[in-house]
This record gives sequence, structure tokens and C-alpha cells, in this order.
Amino acid sequence: MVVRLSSENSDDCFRRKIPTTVSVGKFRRFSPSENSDDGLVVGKLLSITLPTIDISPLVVKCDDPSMKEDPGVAEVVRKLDWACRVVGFFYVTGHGISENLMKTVKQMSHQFFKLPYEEKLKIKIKPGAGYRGYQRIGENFTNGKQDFHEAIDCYKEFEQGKYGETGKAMEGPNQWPDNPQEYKEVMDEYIKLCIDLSRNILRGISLALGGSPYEFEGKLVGDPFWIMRIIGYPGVNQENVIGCGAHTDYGLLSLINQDDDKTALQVKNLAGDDWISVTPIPGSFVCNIGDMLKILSNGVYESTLHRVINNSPRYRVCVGFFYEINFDEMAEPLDIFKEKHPGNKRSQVSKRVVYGEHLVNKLQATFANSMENI
Ligand SMILES: O=C(O)CCC(=O)C(=O)O
Repeated sequence: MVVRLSSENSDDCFRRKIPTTVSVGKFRRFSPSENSDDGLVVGKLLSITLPTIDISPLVVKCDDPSMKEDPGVAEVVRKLDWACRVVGFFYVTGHGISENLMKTVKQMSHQFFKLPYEEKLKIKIKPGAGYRGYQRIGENFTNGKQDFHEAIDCYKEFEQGKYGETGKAMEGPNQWPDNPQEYKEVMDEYIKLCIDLSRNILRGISLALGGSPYEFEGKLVGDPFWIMRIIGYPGVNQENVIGCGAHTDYGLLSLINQDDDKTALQVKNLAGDDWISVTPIPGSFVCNIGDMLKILSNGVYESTLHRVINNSPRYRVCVGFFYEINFDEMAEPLDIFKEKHPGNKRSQVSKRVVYGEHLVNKLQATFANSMENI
């Protein structure tokens, strides 16, 4: 399971309405003639495809403190700003992770999910294993309803005792199967690259919000937690079986590596009355911002509802990487963004919680839920 806020239980979720001019925050408006080069034609926001952003200039300059001065980086930053304000979802290309590795990760995951059930159960998820491991079909719930998928859940590994009593529930190494061979090695390499990529995209997002490149690397996010879910959605013979119910992601930034030949991920459109299919673009990541980024940015950026319906008769794999804040910190608007965007009040939430506590509570609740229902 992964921590997500649903349309029903989000305490700060809001639905955007678009008139002929698109209101994206209190301080800025895009008219229908603007930004048509971003992969979005604003006048067609009701039926958009998501923007595609080639972030290669940002990747090249990611360790240069004056990256902001680079015209290529400035262009990436402008596109990130647009995508994060208006859609909350975008494709990322030019990210530096090889297409070959992205494919291998999915192929190995297909191989694992094809194994007999008894084999998969050897790495079964359980509280005693830090909630890490294999979760069978129907064990994950979104909005209180069973999702039609199976998964391997992994979390950042940390030393025993590092996060006190709260962290205890999540201690333990990730569980990897012996088959396919070298799965663990490949995934460990992939995770390292996803951590670096998330940090680099967030450098661009930090600039886009008017900060230095490093606002998401300080006290709150200096030791980022992460979650990885390797998800398998069986092919179905009937339409509209919910593989994963509508939710927003809880963390900062999500990187989705999906099968190239099935379209199943859907994003709620701006008017809130339809779903946009996220057609795979080989070699790209689908990137979306989570609720924590909405809070840290003082509500300038938006997390967007999405769901998964695999209408294909074939099995679909998606590897989702979720980059979060520190386990023992509470998400709050950063001072710099409160100063830069004082008019924004959208991130106000009725209750704030330490991230790790929230995660553990959710895991315990979901686990209890699945034991009762299966
Ligand atoms: O399967 C996908 O494409 C996305 C999965 C997802 O939304 C999630 O795990 O939060």
C-alpha cells in the first residue's frame, strides 16, 4: 500500500473550475492564447494531453549553483512552473536514466508477477517485516475499496532505532525474491537514479517557485524518505475494473515508469468532470506532484487526482517511485514561499502531522483493513 489521500478523505483537496480564462492561483492568470507551446493548448484544457518536458538542460547543470542563469535551464523551469500550477502532471524526457534500464526494471517485474502464487508469497508483506514485501491482489485499499492489483512495496532502509518508537514498525530490509536473479541489484541501482532524478527535478521546481535551487534540501527534506511500489495489474475481460482508485499522492514528487503498450493511468481534468488518459511515451517518466509539495509551496502548486483502469486483456506493470520529506518532519509551507506567494492560502489544512507518523498510521490501518477483508 502507499499513502494517498482520496477525493473523499483529503482535508485540503479542492476542485478547480475553469472559465474561458484559466485561473491558476490568485495572482496569475493564463489567457487561452498563452503557453500553447507547452504541449498544452490552453483553450482545450478540458481535453488536454499532458505536457512533455525535456529536462536535459537541468540535468546537465544540476550541480551548478548558478544554473538559473542558463537559458536552457530557465526554459525548463518555466515549463515546470506551468505544468505544476495548471496540471500537476507532466511527462519528463532527457532525464538521463537509460530507456534500457527502465525497460529491464519492468521486464523483471513482469517475470516476478508471472511466478506461481506460492513463490510470490515467500516475500509476503507483513507488519514484522516493516510492511515491506509482496502484497496480493485485493490487499490494497483506496477510498475503502479493494484495488485490483498486486505489488511489491519497498521503503527507504534505515538503521534500527533511527526514528524511535514510530519508526520501529517500518524497520527491516526490503524483501526481494531470488527469482528473477539480480532483481535486487537492478532495482537498487534504479532506486539510486530515481533519488537523484527526483532531487534534480525538485531543484528546477524550487527555482520555478522563486527560491534557490536548494529549498527542498534543507531541514524538511535533507534526508528524504522514499517509497517504491512495483505494481501489477492483471488483464481483465470486463471494462472499468478499478486497478487503483482515485487518489492524490501524499509525497513531494512521484516518478511513474509504466508499460509502453497499454494505457491505463488516468488523470482528472481541470474541470473535474472527466479523465485524461496518460498514453505511455517510451523512455519517459510520468511525473506528478503530491500533497506535500502543495503544502510546502504554500499552495502554489497542485496535486491532481488520478486512478488506474487497465482495460487491456494483457497484464500491465508500473513501477512508481515516490520521493517524500524526512520521516520525522512535519510538512509545512516553507517561509521562502510564504514570502514569495503571500496571497496563497490554498495549502491551509486543518491538521498537520509528522510524515512518519502519518505513514505508519496509514500502514497499520490498511493492514488491519486487509486482514479483515481477505
Ligand atoms: O499504475 C499507475 O500508473 C499509477 C499508480 C499510482 O497512481 C499509485 O501507485 O499511486
